[in-house]
Amino acid sequence: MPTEMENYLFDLRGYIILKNAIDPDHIKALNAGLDALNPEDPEWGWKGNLYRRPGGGDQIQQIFEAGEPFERIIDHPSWMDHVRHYVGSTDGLFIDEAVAIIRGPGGAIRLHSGGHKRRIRTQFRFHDNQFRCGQINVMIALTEFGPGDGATMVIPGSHKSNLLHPAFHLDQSDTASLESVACATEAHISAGDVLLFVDCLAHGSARRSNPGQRRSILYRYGPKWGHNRGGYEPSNELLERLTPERRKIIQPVAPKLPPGITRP
Ligand SMILES: O=C(O)CCC(=O)C(=O)O
Repeated sequence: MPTEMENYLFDLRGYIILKNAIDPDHIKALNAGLDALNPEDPEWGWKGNLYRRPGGGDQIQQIFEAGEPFERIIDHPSWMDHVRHYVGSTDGLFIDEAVAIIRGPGGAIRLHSGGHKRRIRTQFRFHDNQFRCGQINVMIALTEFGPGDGATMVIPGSHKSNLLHPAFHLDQSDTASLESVACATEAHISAGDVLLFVDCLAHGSARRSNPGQRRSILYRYGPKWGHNRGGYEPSNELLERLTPERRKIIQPVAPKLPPGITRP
């Protein structure tokens, strides 16, 4: 279970850092898995059961389809109790997006989200002495997230904000501005560490100025009644080979179709 201090910090800031959550051999296997996908290839679209926006999008969707090392992090013991605790113990679990994020020089993601939006899907909620959050992000660093690396940035406490951060009035196409946004801070973590945060925390990333790539895996956990926001469905092969515990997180409720009906 999360410690009392972790709960305090998660409530106060909207995020916590889990140091050394994944062992170095597993990190090596995850990086090798990404290398095998040839992430430099600009063509993409669908590659087997994985999808990357053609033309060089920095996210690979459905990354839990990429092999056993990626399946092992569906229910990794370093964070499962945290995730269950923050989503709430009565709502089950579902991964509603699973992406690899590969960020090269010049890449960044703009400031987005924030408690003022009061979105149900991404909400922070605490009721009757229990957390009931809509989306808990587990950002796993596969490489260093240090200065110049394009680290994730957060505005601590903004999951409870009532007012729009004035920086949202800036031109949102100018992602370089995030570094100078008041109160935004880079989450500096190392390969194997996890940044766990509630999605309504205002966040984004710094622009990568170093050579090479910042690599991470992001699994977003929510209650079992959620669905994948991009409409991606797990493959039959994945569902068949997963352990019952993992399958329950990928497909908590199996579709029930009338006899003879198949989806187009
Ligand atoms: O890539 C990052 O560091 C942040 C990712 C992010 O903000 C998101 O996917 O919502």
